[in-house]
Amino acid sequence: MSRGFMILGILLTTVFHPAVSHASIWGMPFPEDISTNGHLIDGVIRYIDLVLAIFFSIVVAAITYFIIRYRSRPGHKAVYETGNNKVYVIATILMGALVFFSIDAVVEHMAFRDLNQVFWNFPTGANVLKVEVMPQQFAWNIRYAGPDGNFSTDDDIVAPLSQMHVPVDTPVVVQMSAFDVVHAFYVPHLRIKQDAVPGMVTTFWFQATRTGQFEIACSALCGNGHYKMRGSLIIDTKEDFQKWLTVQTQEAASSDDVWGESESATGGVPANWGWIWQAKN
Ligand SMILES: [Cu+2]
Repeated sequence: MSRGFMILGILLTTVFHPAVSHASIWGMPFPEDISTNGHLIDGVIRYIDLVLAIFFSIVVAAITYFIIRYRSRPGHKAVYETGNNKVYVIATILMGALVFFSIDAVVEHMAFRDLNQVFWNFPTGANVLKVEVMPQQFAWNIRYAGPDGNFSTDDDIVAPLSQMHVPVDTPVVVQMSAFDVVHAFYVPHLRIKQDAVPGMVTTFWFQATRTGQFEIACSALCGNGHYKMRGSLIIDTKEDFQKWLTVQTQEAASSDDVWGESESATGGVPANWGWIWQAKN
């Protein structure tokens, strides 16, 4: 009978855990990774899942064993155990150290390695696309430098509200500052999440590996309309992106304040928002 419980406990823990440790949480798969760097984030998550699954299985198996081994039964008398002799103290310290070094220390090492080598290592060069983003309640303003390559000049290109176009297989560096309150730019498919803060420029970069349309979500609770603060990330082929940019340039040049500098359309964000690109390093 007790062996039956043991086997059941072990089965439950072993059947339960592969679901946690393979690229999914409780059977819900991660969104498709469409970036060159997303696998690094997934690697950290998978490592945490795997180690926790192993430790959790051990704890559940141990509890199951002790419950059965020391159950109440005729001829078996309980003893009072204070648990403060040397063996218990050493065992507790060892277990704490095991958890600390196998989870905290490793995750810290992985995270800083990836940040230094990749996420904080901003690409430079002529092929890099620079984009400025100014989120507001409850939309995304997206700005490109235009033909002169400089921001905060007359030929800047402002995309239609909440539409971000980028070319595939191209490094994209984004600088971001919030218009009103704290927002956060979140594209699960890119494994990118970055806060946008009023009065401060925050930066991130990514490179998309395939074309398509993906959701930009605001991941900082920013007001009543937070839930509907969605944007579209449209990843075009390089040719399609250039075509789109050309169309935007022509529209920007020919628009000449048809709608009153679009103040009403963007809810208070002036048409000439933007800042001089801030050099990194
Ligand atoms: Cu928001």
